[in-house]
Amino acid sequence: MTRNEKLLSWVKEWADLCEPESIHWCDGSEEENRILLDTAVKNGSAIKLNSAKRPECYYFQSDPSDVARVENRTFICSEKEEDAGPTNNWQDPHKMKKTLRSLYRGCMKGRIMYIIPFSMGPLGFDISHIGVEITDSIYVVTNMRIMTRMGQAVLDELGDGDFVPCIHSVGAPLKPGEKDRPWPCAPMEKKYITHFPETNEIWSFGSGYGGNALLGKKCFALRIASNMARREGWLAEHMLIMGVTNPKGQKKYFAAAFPSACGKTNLAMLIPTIPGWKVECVGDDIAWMKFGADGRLYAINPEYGFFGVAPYTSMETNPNALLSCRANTIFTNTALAPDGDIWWEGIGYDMPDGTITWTNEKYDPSSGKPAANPNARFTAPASQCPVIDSDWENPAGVPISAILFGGRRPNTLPLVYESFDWNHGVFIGSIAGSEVTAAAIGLKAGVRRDPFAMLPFCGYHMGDYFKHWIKIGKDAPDKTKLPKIFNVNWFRKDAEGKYLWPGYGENIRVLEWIFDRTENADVAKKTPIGYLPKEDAIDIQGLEEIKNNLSELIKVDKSEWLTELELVKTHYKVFGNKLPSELSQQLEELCTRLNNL
Ligand code: TSX
Ligand code: MN
Repeated sequence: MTRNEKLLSWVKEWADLCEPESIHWCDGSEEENRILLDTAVKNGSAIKLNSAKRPECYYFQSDPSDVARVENRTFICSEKEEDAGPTNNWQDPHKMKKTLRSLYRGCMKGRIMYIIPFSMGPLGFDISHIGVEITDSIYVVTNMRIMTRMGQAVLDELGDGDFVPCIHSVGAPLKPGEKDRPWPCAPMEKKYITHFPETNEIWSFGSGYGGNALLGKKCFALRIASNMARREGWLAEHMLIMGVTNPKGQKKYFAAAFPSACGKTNLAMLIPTIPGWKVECVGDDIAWMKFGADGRLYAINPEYGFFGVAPYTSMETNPNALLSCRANTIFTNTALAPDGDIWWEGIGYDMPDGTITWTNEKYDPSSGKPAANPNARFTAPASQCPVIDSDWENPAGVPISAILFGGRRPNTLPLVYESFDWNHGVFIGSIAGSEVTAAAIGLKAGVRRDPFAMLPFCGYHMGDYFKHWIKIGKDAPDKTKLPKIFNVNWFRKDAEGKYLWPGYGENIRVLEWIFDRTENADVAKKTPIGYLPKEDAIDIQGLEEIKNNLSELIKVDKSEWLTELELVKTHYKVFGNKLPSELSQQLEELCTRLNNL
């Protein structure tokens, strides 16, 4: 319970508007969790999985119309349109609130309103932030309990302090006696994921899925927190955090940002193939970073669990992720095996006979459709990761030695390169992106830019965001202690379209080079695009089959890069006069260096 006046009156205001049948304040206890999940099973929303195979695990199927984040229904509602920038949907905050209030009116009829107090970051520390989410979805409560520190302890910590109010409804009121659907939600045109960055508020309506509904994650820890971070001089980033230990026992931490479908979770818990090296996981999605008293940049993972893509997670690709979801995990939109276990494409073994698809039909191989939705998820406690870092809950964070950017680039970008300095590193982050197929991009196949992997998650103008990164470097307490910045590309292909680099656990060979560069080891050569590995500087012992690929993997092709520069110019035009002069200067200097090659 709480005596927080702001919280009590805020809950009353929303209860009056939404008209729920009752209000439940979540204490976060195990008993409460069990009762909620039992209720979900009884009303047909969830299935309890086979306890012998998956103890305390539950399976949900979403509505087929509600399977992913909806970027075209996601809004940044700043007072001025310019502050949201060209890469966000904007609407006037007062207008948006008016529209939404009419949708929220009576929207929880026949449902229970749950109040979820949650902390992003370890409870009770300066760097952490408290939010309270109001929701009418049991799925949201039980997922938030895995993804955040949640419950009465948060209210105790909050006292009469301030919190980020997050309001969520699936937008499907029940008439008296009406039978509920397994996954209630509103039609697409009534879905709204809205952010009010100037008042730190989140209003979400109509979707029950992932980032649309678990408001601590993308909405709070990235879109709202990126605004807080800009105002307060820190960084809220879409980055994994990993600890890397070399055979001498020296340990360093790296943060890394990649667009979707590049294997961020796989990298965060990678199992090195070179003996003596160790990788440990601090987080797989979000990093909040601030300078410490010693002048180094420190990162925390504000989350408490993993909300990972299930398909193609296997004992081959990511054993640590699979082991993280051996118990106490919620599975959404995977397939369901007849023995009460889950199954998905790429899980590493054949589909058992009698498997049920995510749309609750018997699997039909002739349909040509996968049994699991490609965006099927596991929600697993981070504490269950076999390689969770011993400092993953350290409120002081972990010191970051290197920041990695990357993407899927079949050509042009080498396996790895290092920036000349901070501003050049910001340039590299600003031009990050993945090559996608023609269908995905609308016109022709090409590079879809996703600067800092933040395009869908930056809660303000991306040009101002670049400026903020430049300023962080300029204002650093000790510039010699700034992390070094790198770009990696595991996805380079040869002329036949074959991958040149084996990836996965073998990526430790690249991490080794990065590790050594953070100690200024003499293993790099200067090129027009940055520092690249010297010949033989990437250890490929035991990987003789790709020996002949190395020169292709670490080359700089002048004509490819001149093409790239033209694409970057087009990409930069979007930001208009908000593009920092430091970045247009980086582009010019790169052009000059290439032309002198
Ligand atoms: O996650 C990936 N990583 C990072 C791992 C720590 N993936 C999967 C991306 C989709 C989520 C990769 N895919 C990686 C990678 O490093 N590399 C590739 C491309 C690739 C795929 C298959 C092979 C090689 C490279 N197979 C063979 O070499 C046999
Ligand atoms: Mn993410």
